[in-house]
Amino acid sequence: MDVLASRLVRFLHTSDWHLGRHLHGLSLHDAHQAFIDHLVEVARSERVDAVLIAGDLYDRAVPPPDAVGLWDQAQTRLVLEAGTQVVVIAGNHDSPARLSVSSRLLERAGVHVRVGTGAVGTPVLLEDEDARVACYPVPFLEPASAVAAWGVEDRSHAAALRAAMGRVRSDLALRPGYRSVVMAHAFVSGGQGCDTERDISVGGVQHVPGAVFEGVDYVALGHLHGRQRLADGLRYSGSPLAFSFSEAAHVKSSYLVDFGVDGLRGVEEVPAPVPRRMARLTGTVEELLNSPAYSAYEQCWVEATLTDAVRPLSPHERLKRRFPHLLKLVVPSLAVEVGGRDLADLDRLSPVEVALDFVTEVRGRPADNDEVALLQRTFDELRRVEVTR
Ligand SMILES: [Mn+2]
Repeated sequence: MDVLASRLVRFLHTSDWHLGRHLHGLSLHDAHQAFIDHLVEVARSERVDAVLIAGDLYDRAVPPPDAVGLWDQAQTRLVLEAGTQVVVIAGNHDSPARLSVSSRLLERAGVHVRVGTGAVGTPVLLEDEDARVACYPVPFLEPASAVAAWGVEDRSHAAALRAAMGRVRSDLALRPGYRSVVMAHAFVSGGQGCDTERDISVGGVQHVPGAVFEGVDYVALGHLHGRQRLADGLRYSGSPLAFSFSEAAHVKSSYLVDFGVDGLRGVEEVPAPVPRRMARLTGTVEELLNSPAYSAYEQCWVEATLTDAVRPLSPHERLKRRFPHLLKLVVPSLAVEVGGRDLADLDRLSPVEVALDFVTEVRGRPADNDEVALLQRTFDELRRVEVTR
């Protein structure tokens, strides 16, 4: 670290940890743990002044105990081992009341947890010899709460954020010589979503124009899970882990953000540890089981989409032998229709007809006369047993 670098204010921008989340039934606890180990090490070795977490710390309003334990550990180690401050805002998945437990006490330790409208416009100040930065955390706000707290006329996310930014600007105007950072959890127009972000739309209005942040030196955004740069000083760090196969192609990372006396100096990507690569494979069961083309994916988290014309026998068990980390099996032919019939017809079919459709579906040809008779006898027998019981 040279002399120049010691005169910077340095942030690490991350978001959307979703502690407590599962990936197709698999706990991501170990993957989250590895990310936290990595984050503490980066914060320490890069002499980060503050780690900014732009919302969705937890996956659910009521996080499971091991997720609470991970956050307890992360904030403690960031302060005590890495010597950094921590600023976290509530996202749309977080419970403001639960996230902000003991927040006034934590503030003294350098952990700034911001929820609700109350503290909007009050910055966390970071200073070095030359650089002075005012960091304004703007938590996710339901439009209704902005209406109630600030008398905002328009019940939308854009109006709530405009009102919040009005408070930020009023405070910043009183701090000459300060550079500005804003943290927000929102869907900014131009951003690319994927299928793991919970919709935050209210009455169809969910996008917020980037212009609402005009004049801010760096906006640390959360909500979208793919890392993206909307402008040099307007970025989504994205989530540190992939939460579905739709994110298989994402590069997960955090941003190291440097400020000097003259403003934003640079933004550098810091790749996050990859717990296991993800692969989306498509083919027949035989191809997937035998083709050498798939050797490279045997230790990946796998989503397999079958193209067999007829549903093969026990595909899950067989594929697991080659791909022990198979997490998702898609069998398109069975996904939408039952025997070529609309699912809405099911109510009108007799049990025997439903069973015959099933036979056709899994075997690719209809039952013969003997089989039809056997099924009919079986159902008659079952009904007789039911009636006499
Ligand atoms: Mn999220």
